[in-house]
Amino acid sequence: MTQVSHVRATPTEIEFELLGNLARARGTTVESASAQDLYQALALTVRDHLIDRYIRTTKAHYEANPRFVYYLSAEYMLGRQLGQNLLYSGTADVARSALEALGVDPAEVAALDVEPGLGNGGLGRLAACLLDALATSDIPAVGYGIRYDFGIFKQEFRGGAQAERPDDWAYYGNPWEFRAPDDQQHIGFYGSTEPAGGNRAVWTPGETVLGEPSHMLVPGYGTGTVNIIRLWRARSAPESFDLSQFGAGRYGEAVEAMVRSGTISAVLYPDDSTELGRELRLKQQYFLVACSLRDIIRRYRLRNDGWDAFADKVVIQLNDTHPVIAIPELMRILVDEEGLAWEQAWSITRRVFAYTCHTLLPEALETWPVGLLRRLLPRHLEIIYLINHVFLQEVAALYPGDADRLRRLSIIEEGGEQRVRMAHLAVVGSFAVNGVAALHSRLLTETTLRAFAEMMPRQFHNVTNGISPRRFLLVANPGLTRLISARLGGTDWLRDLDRLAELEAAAGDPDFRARWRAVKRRNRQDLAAHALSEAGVSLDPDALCDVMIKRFHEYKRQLLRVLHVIVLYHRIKRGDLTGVVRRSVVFGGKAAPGYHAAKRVMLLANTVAEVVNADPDVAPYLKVAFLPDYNVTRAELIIPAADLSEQISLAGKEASGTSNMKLALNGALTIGTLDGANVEIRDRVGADNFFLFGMDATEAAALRAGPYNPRTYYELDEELRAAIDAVVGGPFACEGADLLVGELLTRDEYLTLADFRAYVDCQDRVAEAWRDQEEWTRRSIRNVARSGFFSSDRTVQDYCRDIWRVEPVPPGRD
Ligand code: B1H
Repeated sequence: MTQVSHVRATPTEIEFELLGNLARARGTTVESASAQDLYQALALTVRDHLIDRYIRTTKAHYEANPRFVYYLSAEYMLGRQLGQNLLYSGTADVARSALEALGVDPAEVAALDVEPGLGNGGLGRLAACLLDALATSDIPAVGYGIRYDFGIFKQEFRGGAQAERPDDWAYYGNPWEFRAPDDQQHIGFYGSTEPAGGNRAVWTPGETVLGEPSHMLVPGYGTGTVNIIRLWRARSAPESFDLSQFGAGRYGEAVEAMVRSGTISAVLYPDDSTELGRELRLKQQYFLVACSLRDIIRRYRLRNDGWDAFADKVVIQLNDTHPVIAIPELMRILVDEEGLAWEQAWSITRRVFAYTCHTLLPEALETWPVGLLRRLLPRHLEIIYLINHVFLQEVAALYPGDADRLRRLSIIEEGGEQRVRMAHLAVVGSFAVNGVAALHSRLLTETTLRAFAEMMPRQFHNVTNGISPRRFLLVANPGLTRLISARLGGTDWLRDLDRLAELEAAAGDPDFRARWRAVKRRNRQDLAAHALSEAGVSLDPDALCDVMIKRFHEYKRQLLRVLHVIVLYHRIKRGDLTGVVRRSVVFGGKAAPGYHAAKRVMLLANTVAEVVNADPDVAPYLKVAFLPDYNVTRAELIIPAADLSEQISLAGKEASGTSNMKLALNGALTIGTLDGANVEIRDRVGADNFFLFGMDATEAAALRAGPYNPRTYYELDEELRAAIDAVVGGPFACEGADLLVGELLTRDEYLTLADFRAYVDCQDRVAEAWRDQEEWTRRSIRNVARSGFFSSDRTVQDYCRDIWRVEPVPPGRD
């Protein structure tokens, strides 16, 4: 380690600050510091460099008293903070030099930065990309969420099957967050209500929990704005510790209520397959919403009085149905606590909320049993009934005698046990509803929410998702970012992604193409190193890097990908090299712990990987790497290396997809169906630069509606038959394979067999195209040049213009 005397001789500002933080925050010196000490001190130093901007942002917001966007989401996949904050604060280079001067390996320190995995997948990462874009666009905004003690589980493979380990992400402390116990909130659950005249009631909760917030900084890129995300953690109220029980030696009983309170924010989406699990999940949702609404009102009151301006100063975006209980909660606050008339409260509420729907799958549309709500949130159930009553009167007036329509629109689902349809509550209580890609928004109005769209067509919007070019290019792919910046002259394009169009001409420049290929190859080398250490697979850095990264779900059809790998395996084994080029097939993704069908596909993918990778005849052409524990950090490694992006869901099922955008922006060509945002990607990059196959949503729905016999495809297609046979009794046999194949041949819910031939033939076209590297590179560059639309900055602009009607408040630069 370098002598401290040397450090004193050349104290750069950062070195000085770092040593100061090491001393004051960690109580140590550079000679005795652990790597963790150094990491924490570095993180604090970098955070300090964003704080002035945050203070200035807060001041500017206070002065302007603007309309704020409040984003409510049960999930955020923020990704690692250190790399991002170094780049956004402009301290990356000095920090590196400072560490090196201190004799510290920057990579070793950076490796200790932990990703807060406070989400499941695309929906959570979208929330993070939108916050990034909001700050970058100088929009006054706060994200609200839950500070789960345990984030998304860590995935391991045991014998090829997924095993889940808890993710104690903040064990060493999270240096990026500021605790604010003084802003804590008291949240009630259970208990009873009593009428208090008119529509008012008094709710006496049976249990109270404290919500303690902490915030993390959300810096904009290339601007002075630093917004925040506020995350709530559940704590027990002091009175829930039972001293008398403790005194009597009954320690377990003494802390029982305390422990129960804490479980509310203990885990991201606990298993909801049991009654208890479901209750906890609804508790989480209400906890998030109740804490956040109180905080929003507190903030509003800093600069405003009364309720007249509330709906002008506040817009609350509901990220899917998880926070929708906010609608009756605001009504409860306004009517019961603030004494507003029902109509006035409803008018405010309906001007405050907007709802984003992220799915078309009926099983993903949340409903809560009325009995559970009555017990947990008795007053909210009464309010929901009243909202529904008034709403159905409107419906009856508009459509006299149409009982079927009343049933379809009702917030309450009848038949058996009554349930509350959260999506219906969301639409009724919001001024705007949006889907997340053009096709999805259209299908929403034609299917899932059709009756609502007929009744209130102007309330429905489309806002196509986007991704942060900072996270997925600047942070993840420095090589490509440098190359693009050199061509475009500086890094301004990272705030104005349409400027990527200027790369169009570069596709015709052989020198540029060679450098483009060199960057991709470098990235494949980095990925290969990771695949070797994490999955024990050695990948050829010159092979086509063929990537499928997303949650495991049957509709996404990872199984189709696996069947094609088996086809390639069979062809190579028999010496038929049709459609064969050197390929690295990369998988990443987790399955919900209780989703057995998805886990069967995962086990099959790992089994195929094992057999393929061990076969010396096949190894020169084909490798399969299932990289464990896919998360944002792994995405940052895989995406820059990818050449081919697998977006092969059954058309009409994937609301949008966002890995499709991340991969296209990193120069991968897409093989995909006309589903979700694939449609818009293809429209923009051009049909020549996109490998399209399979049924569209209309054809798929028609095939589903009629008699469908998947076995016919098996019988008529020899390659398909060989692939499936190899799974049942052949080399790829594994546990559950019989179930999997049984389902495939009899039901095939997601029409995998119907799209099989089109997919395999399309993959042959991919291989053919890959053989011409110059042409492939041209297409890769064009994909990037034409994908500027998929920046989350554009998504935020769309929300601002069509839904939020908010204006930027620039705080001025450093
Ligand atoms: C999306 C979810 C989701 N849609 C329930 N819905 C969850 C629903 O744990 N839960 O209860 C978790 C997640 N996630 C995804 O959102 C869509 O499937 C993608 O197509 C879309 O790109 C993404 C962002 O809009």
